[in-house]
Amino acid sequence: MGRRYHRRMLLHRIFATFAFAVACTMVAVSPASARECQPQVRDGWVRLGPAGMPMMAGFGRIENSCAKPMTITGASSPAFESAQLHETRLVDGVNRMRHLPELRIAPDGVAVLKPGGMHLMLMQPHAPLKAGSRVVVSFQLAGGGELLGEFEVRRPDAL
Ligand SMILES: [Cu+2]
Repeated sequence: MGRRYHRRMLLHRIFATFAFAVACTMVAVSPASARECQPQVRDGWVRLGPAGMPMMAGFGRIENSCAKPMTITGASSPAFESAQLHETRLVDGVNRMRHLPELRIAPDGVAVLKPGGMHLMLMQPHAPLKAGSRVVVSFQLAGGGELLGEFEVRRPDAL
């Protein structure tokens, strides 16, 4: 009887350990609910260019409501072959774009992506985009994790 009891206790302990491990994993992968702050993408929109244009620009506000800085290290979108953060700068009287490998946003800071400045460069759409439709962009964050934003497709003359 003693032996049987011990066996049952052992099984019980293994099960308890397993259940604890599963619970921990669930906490680790649960979304932002466990955190006290969540960066946000607001007013996102994509400027619709002439049909067949291989790239278009996205704009909006990326707000860091957290008490620590956040750094965006890349972007991607299921609607495009590739996506990058770009910056437009006036060099010798000419507007030039360059790839921004990192964008750091201070605590309670905002990064504004707007025409003529920082923007999201969306390259090679998988399908033609229609005004009024929405695309999702995922921003990769330093230290892991991602920030999802929704961007509305707009015609330039509708602004
Ligand atoms: Cu660009």
